[in-house]
Amino acid sequence: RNIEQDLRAALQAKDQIQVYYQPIYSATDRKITGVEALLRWHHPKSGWISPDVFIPIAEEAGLIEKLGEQVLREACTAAINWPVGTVAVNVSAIELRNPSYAAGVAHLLLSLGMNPQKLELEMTESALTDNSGQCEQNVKALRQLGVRIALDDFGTGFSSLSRLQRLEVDRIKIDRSFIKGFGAESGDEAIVQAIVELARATGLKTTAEGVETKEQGKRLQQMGCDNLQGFLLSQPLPVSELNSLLGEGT
Ligand code: G
Ligand code: G
Ligand code: MN
Ligand code: NA
Repeated sequence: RNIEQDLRAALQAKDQIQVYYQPIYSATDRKITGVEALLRWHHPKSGWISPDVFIPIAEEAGLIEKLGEQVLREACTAAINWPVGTVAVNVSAIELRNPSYAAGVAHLLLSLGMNPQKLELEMTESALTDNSGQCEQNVKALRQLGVRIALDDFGTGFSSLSRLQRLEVDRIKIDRSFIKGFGAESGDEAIVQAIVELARATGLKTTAEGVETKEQGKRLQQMGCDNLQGFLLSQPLPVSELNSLLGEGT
């Protein structure tokens, strides 16, 4: 009845909550360069519940660290044998505020024998904006390990350019709201072009999110965006479907 109680039960039951994987492609040759792990909850009565709904509930209920640990472990375990560059996992601000977060990631990677450079952690600008400085310390420690850091939903927050330079990240994920505006008189193409050029100038990689049309893909490639993610190329897939896609040779 209560969604929080149902979430607790789902975390125990395990099979209700699954990790899907969305392939991420090189903008130029359209080969798969990595995947992003995305949670999916199939509620026994209500059907599919979006992570936009249940992640905030998990955060408030104190369940996000357990959930995040499960996703990270499952995604890394699966990715060890995949012929892809990186597996990206979303990290909540609450996880990042835990002083032992980076140490936990290090321990997991070591126990799995996984190359830290194969893991990319996605976090939003707001997650990195905590006053304690704890998030930035975790990021620093993670990067020293070799883990890659991506700034998710870029452009929707309030980061100044000087702050972007100070933040130690490897990649910017351009929010899909900007890609959506391509072709209209919105200025979105100019904004994305500016983001790509800024990223280039500061040595960051770029991924465009929510690429849904061929035209968007072509424009992004022309702009010099490094990677593309979106329904044009692939939906998020259950692990079995991703395995067959990767098996086909990409
Ligand atoms: O997959 P979808 O577009 O429905 O995801 C919606 C939101 O949920 C996105 O912002 C995404 O980053 C977030 N999300 C998906 N999986 C995870 C996860 O494992 N951990 C966290 N913290 N957020 C997730
Ligand atoms: O915030 P984050 O970037 O982690 O969110 C990823 C979300 O975007 C996932 O929920 C995923 O299902 C969704 N998504 C992926 N590709 C597309 C797309 O082409 N269009 C739209 N509208 N959503 C997408
Ligand atoms: Mn993401
Ligand atoms: Na995003």
